[in-house]
Amino acid sequence: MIPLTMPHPVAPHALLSGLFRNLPWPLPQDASAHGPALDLHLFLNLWIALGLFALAHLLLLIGLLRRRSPEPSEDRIWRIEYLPLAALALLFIALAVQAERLWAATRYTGADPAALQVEVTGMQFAWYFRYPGTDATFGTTQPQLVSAAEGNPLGIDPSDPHSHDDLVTSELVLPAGREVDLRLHAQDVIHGFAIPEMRLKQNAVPGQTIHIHFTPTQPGTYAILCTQLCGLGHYRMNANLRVLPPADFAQWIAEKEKAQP
Ligand SMILES: [Cu+2]
Repeated sequence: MIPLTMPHPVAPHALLSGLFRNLPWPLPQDASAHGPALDLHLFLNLWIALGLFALAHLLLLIGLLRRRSPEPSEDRIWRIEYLPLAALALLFIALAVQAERLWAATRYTGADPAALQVEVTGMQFAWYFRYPGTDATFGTTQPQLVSAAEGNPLGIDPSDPHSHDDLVTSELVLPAGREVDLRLHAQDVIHGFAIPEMRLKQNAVPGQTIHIHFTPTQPGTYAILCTQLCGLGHYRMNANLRVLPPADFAQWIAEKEKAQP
């Protein structure tokens, strides 16, 4: 007897995404949970623009070659002008709404409360990353305490008990498969925090704390870039993101905490 099994339902989104992924495409590797939906949206926009470009030129050619009717009826104007215009407007509104939703998914909708908290600070010309430590609370910082020469590039206030277990690193290390909530700061001018493989790009602005959250999925080492021309050393303002399997990450952070003075 043949067992009756229902085929697993495939979402149209996943199907399209798989289809496009097999096409030659010069985007970097996609290593975050939200990346495939962004890539798919980019593909849809490009293919729709390409299709409309071809269609518009075809219609222009037909218009040039066909004899014009003397008095187009109201009905005909609706059919060839107003209805296609309304359809186009609906299409672009739908694309814009979807783009807004994708943008909001990493920014305006808050991160999961269990997300790993990491503070990212951009300054001429380096990135620093701070983990809150076992108390899960960042210590306060004071601008007058900022001194890279004295080993305190972020100006962490040692009199705040929350600051004692804060861990400051020059590379961003994250566990794969866990959401991370980044809070971006800039100490001097605007810097652009970007990790192409994580499909992340967000300005860090002096005086503001900007949250962006995402889930890295593939262990590996990825380049963190600055995408704002922030001064003469802008070209060398980069760092590494290392995504580790969760057990390796736990070991890494435990070793770092132990090595704290
Ligand atoms: Cu910069």
